[in-house]
Amino acid sequence: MNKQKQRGTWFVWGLLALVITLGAFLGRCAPGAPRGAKQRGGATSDVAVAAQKTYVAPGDLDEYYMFASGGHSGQVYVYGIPSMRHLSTIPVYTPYPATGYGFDDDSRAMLGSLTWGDVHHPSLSETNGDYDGRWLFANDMNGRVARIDLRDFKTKQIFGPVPNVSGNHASAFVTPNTEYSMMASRFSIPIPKGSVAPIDKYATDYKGVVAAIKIDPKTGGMSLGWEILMPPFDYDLGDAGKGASDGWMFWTSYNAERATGALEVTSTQRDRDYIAAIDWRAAEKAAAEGKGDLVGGVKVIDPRKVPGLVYLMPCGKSPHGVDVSPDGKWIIGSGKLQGVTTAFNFEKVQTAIRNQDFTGDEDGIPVLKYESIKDAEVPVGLGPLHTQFGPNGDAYTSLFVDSAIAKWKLGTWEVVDKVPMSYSIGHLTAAEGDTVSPDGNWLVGLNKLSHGRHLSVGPSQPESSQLVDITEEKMKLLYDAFTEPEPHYAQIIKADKLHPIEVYPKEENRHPLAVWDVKDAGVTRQGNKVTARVVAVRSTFTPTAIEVNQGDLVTIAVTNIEQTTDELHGFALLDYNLNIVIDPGETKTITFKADKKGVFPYYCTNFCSALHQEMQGYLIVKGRG
Ligand code: RUQ
Ligand code: CUA
Repeated sequence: MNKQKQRGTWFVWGLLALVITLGAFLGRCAPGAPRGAKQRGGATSDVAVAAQKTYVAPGDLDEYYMFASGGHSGQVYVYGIPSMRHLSTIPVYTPYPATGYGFDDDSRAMLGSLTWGDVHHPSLSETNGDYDGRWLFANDMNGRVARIDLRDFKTKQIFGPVPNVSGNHASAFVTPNTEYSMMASRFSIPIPKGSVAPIDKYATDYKGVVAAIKIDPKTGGMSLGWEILMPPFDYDLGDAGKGASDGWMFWTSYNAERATGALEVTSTQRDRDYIAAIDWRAAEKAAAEGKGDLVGGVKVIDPRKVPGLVYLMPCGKSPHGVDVSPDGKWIIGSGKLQGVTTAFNFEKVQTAIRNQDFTGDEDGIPVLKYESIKDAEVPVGLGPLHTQFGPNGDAYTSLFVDSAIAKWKLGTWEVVDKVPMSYSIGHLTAAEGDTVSPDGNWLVGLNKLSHGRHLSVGPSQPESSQLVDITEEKMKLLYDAFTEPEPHYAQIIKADKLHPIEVYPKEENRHPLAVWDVKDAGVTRQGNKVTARVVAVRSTFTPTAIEVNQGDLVTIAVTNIEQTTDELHGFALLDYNLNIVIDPGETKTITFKADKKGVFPYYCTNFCSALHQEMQGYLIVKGRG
């Protein structure tokens, strides 16, 4: 399955022999074994096979990248599959001193006044419904979407907070040709944002909003497309239609009761909530024709005034995920307390719309008849949350309550296998498992709990991600890995689709303060504005001293003139809370008021050479008079 596997075969067989012997040994002495040496392979298949399948020999590379949400850490984590090794942390919504993110002028401006974010759903850019390896979009609950460029794995834009959207959970799902990144309100509020209405007016005066963020096909740049006014439900997750359902967008919502207070009780009174089906091409057209009212500075389309854009599909109560099958024919969604998941047939949805097969409306939005649009209720097990796909009509649904993954078949609707997860699985992700052509091969369960599966680290425990082999009819649990909070969604992309650069080419550096020759480095002054152009190269900063006056506004621009892979330099300025890292070929600036008098060392933070420790200098802030 994996080319690299052929190499290092010797090593693998040696390791296997060791694992088998160890396995037998532990099997025998498990009852009396110390706490740390628990019996291996509790719920796993044969340990030797598992070890061989997940083993990536020294120097070998993984087959896939996994981009995982870091939840309220505000970051995105990158793992290799199948090794499950953590390769990189991409800072997005939170400062990250390890790369200086949030300290230099540009990234600090991008973060604005918010220094945290809550990332749930990474969304790889697509061409014709397949990952194209260009960008990764990631939502933030604070009404924002970020774009990470996969050419250098760096956050390039944070768009928002978007007006009127409150609690951007159902995001950052892209449409099949990355026309839009979609977002929706989890918490309905009175709009425009900033207006106030009493909570007992919730049912009428609070509103949900869905928003389409337009993406520039060349640059990936985001701008506001249009918004649609929705009833005050809680919009939870979304997925774009593709193939047969291309041009449509689907969003689950809970709290059709329009209740307030303890939603656990008040919002679970009715048997059904809804999946909202939105004809986004029609909405795009309506917006282009100027339909909609200006609310909070944006054009918001009211479906009451522009009919034919939005329909509601009744769904089991309190649904969570909604997932469109690779061919776009089916929309999978269910109540999260149910034992079944429903496969809605998109063609039947269209027929029901044509025949006006409605059972009522919500704020003027037609409600389709459940029986007319469903194909099957698949008995997957308790607590179905999310579904991913494999080739040949395979579907995999995570079961939170059962703490398991169910495998079933699109079309015949039989449940063919189940594998337990440890513990309480939320999302799951299969290799390219939400595209038009899923790979199969690997599946990762993103669990909410990990207790007892790792060396104890005190009360603040990691979450667990479990690798499952899905190459055969029966799923096999292979490996446990542990992650930072909070493992929401992740996506797995074939490694050869990405071609990241490791050095910024000199000729691409157009930074106005870049200097490539130590002769051009130095300090200039205009009034009380001081600019220091600094060159960083192994193992010296030029200049090694920067003199300013107390109260000056100082900009230090550091250019790392290396053109060699992995030759990063840091620039940390003690006592001024400044710390940046400059990649090879990059220029970064820090701007600050030199309000503290004294002598402040700066030094390189990244171990760059044998004389790295010598890479240092002084900022001298002279007192006035
Ligand atoms: S969520 S466990 Cu925030 Cu996507 Cu489903
Ligand atoms: Cu440059 Cu250490």
